[in-house]
Amino acid sequence: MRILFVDMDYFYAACEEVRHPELKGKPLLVSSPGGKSRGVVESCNYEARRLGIKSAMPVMDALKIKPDIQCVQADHDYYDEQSGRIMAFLKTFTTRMEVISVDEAALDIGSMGHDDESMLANKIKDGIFNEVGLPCTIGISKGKILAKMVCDSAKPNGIKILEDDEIRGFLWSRSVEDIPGVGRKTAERLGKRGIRTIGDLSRVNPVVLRDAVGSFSKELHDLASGIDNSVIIEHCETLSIGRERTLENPTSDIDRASDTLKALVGEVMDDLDKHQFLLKTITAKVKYTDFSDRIHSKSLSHPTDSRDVLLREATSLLKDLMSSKKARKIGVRVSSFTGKSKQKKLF
Ligand code: TTP
Ligand code: MG
Ligand code: MG
Repeated sequence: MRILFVDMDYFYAACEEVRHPELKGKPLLVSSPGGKSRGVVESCNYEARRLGIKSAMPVMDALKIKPDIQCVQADHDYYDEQSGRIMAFLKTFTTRMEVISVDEAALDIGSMGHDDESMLANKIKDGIFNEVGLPCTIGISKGKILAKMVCDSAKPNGIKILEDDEIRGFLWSRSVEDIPGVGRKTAERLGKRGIRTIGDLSRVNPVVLRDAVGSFSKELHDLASGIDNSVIIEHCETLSIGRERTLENPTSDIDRASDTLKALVGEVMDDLDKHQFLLKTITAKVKYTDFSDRIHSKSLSHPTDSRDVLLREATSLLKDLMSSKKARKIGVRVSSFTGKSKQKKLF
C-alpha cells in the first residue's frame, strides 16, 4: 500500500492571508471566540511560530510575547468551505480517501497506477495552490500513520517520500511524541521507563510496554518496527454510491423501466447497508437515445435507509426526466451520508 498524506500549512491563518493579503508577512494568529481576553490560538502563521506562539495557547499569552500581533477571530464557515474545495479536488486523484480533519486527508495511491510519486505529489500540491491559493505539505509512505509522520517532518511547504528501506532510519531517531496519538502523558509514562526515542520503543520488552501504556502497546511496538497496518476509512460525507444500467428496450415510460430501477435500487441499498450509512440526497440520471444525458437530484428532510423511500423518490425523479425523450440508460446515485454509528477516530 502507498499512502499520500496531505496537511495544509497553518490552515486557518493561511485562509485569512488569502482573503486579507495585507496580513501576510507579519505574525498573525486566529483566535477562538473570546478574542484577546478569553480566546485561545487556533492557528498562527510561521512568523508567529518563530516567536514561540502556538495552537492552543491563550491569546493573552501570545500578546505577552508579541503585543502588536495581528489577531483575527475564527470564521469556521469560511474554513469549511475552503476545506470542501480542497477535499473535492483531492478526491479526483483516488477512489479511496479518508478525510481526517478539516485540513488533512490520506489518499490510497497504491492501486491507481501513479508510478511517479514525486510527480504526483507536485501535481497535487500545485493543484491545491491553484484551487484555493493555500500551501500544504505532503508525505508519502506505506501506511497512514507513517505518511502523517513523514508529512509532519517535511513542514512547512514540503514534499517528502519515504521508501520502505528508509523507514527504520527515519523512525528510530525521532521522539516518541512524534507518533500521532502519543501525547505528553503517554510520553511521560514511557520516559519513566527510559523510552524516549522510537528506537528505544522498538527494543523494549513488550511486557514493560504493556505495563506502561496498556492496549496501545502493540500498535506502538509495531509502528516502531516499521509495521503500519492502519487502514483508510472512507469518510461518508465525501462519498456517493451509484449504479446505472442500459435498458433492454429504450422507453419514455417509467413503468416499463421499473424492473431495472428496482434492481438498481436494491444494489445501491445493499452497498449502503454494508457501510452502515443513512442517505440524504438522491440523484437520478438518464442517458437518452440521442446520447445526451440529464440528472435530477433531491435532498430528503431526514436521512433514511429505507428501500421504499429510495424507490419512490427515484421513480418520481426518473419519471420527470423520461417524460420528454426515450431513455436508453438509467442510473440512481445516493450521497450526503451520515453513519448509523459514530466512526472511530484513529489519530
Ligand atoms: P493543524 O493542521 O494541526 O495546524 P495548522 O494547519 O494550523 O498548522 P500546520 O499544519 O502547518 O502545523 O490544524 C488544522 C487547523 O485546525 C488549524 O489551522 C486550526 C485548527 N486547530 C484548532 O482549532 N485548535 C488546535 O489546537 C489545533 C492544533 C488546530
Ligand atoms: Mg495543518
Ligand atoms: Mg492538520
